[in-house]
Amino acid sequence: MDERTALAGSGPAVAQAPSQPTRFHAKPVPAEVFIDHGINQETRLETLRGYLTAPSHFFIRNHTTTPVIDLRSWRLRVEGSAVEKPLELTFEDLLRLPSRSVICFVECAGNGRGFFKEFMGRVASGTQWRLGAIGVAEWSGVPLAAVLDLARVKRDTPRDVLNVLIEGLDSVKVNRPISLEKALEDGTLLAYAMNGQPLLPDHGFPARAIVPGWVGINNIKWVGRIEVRDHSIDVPTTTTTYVLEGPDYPTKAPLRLQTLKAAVALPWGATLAAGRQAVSGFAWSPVGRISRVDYSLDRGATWRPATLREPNLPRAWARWDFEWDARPGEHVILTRATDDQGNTQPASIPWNRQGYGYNVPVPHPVKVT
Ligand SMILES: Nc1nc2c(c(=O)[nH]1)N[C@H]1C(S)=C(S)[C@@H](COP(=O)(O)O)O[C@H]1N2
Ligand SMILES: [Mo]
Repeated sequence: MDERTALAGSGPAVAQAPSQPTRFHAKPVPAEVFIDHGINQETRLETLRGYLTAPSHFFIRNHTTTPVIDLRSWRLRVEGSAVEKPLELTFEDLLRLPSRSVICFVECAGNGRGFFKEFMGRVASGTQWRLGAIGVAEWSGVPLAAVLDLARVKRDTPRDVLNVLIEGLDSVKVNRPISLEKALEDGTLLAYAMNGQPLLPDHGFPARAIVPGWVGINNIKWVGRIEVRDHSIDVPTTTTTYVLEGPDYPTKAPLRLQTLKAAVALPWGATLAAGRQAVSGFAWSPVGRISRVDYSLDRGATWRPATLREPNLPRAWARWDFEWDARPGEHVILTRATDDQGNTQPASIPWNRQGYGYNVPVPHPVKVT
């Protein structure tokens, strides 16, 4: 008898669940809008309209199934060795605190990871995203600083080490620490709304962290606990994952900032009709506004500037476009962003094992018929 029959024979019969695809998410994830990576869902950038990304179209990056959280029993605990007055807030308490809105991107640290394999020939581990693991929204909520003030963070707490741990209420309690300096920044929020609506369950209902410019993992969803210590907090998301490692990275440095990128809002391997075509896309920087986007139709031999459209908010994105007199044949479109801090997308970057930060301009394939 194999193990399965042994178990089946030893107790009451257990009905087999009908074979159904597992549901990881609460919102619909139609194939027209998302590239399916199972528990992770990548936005097809060509389906976006306007500046802000609709919650229905926002990419999803989950470590486990989206939890269902009851507002009435939800609590936020703030505690730790650097806190003088530990506290517990209800959702009502949170709503009574000063509110603020910020428009910024949330982008996965691994956005672009698939290109390590595709263009460097060396696979990096993790979801093989192209460039759709990003969205820009208006996030509203309470400045994290206001909550930390209530809990009276000790004055001599170091500011630059990763000592403010934010923890989720998903089953695996995903957590990551940010620095106190970042936690006290104006734009760092405990957000309860996205584009003026309550957060969707998949995006962190009832409250998530918003940490503008930093890698996606810091934007902890379903926040339930914040811990502030007088020294850095080492957890797997700073010691094992979300670190740069590989031959060119002798020390495992925990990631903080996202990288500067541009993307074409067309399917990968798009087909366009010959003639005048408006080509458009997005460009974003973790530290400033976009100052230019250049494009090349000859694999980087010559570059021309695309037109930038407003709004162009720092740590969000700018839309760009150019007109192309498309001739029949196989083409590639390269785009390269520059920000107002003088950063430009590099011609090459070193490989890293977990595939973070890929921001070399990529040849976006387009067929003109
Ligand atoms: N609690 C919790 N927070 C989380 C995650 C998670 O799995 N659990 N994923 C993180 C990662 S890796 C990213 S990129 C963003 C994605 O946010 P989104 O799903 O709203 O797009 O959420 C972050 N916050
Ligand atoms: Mo991520």
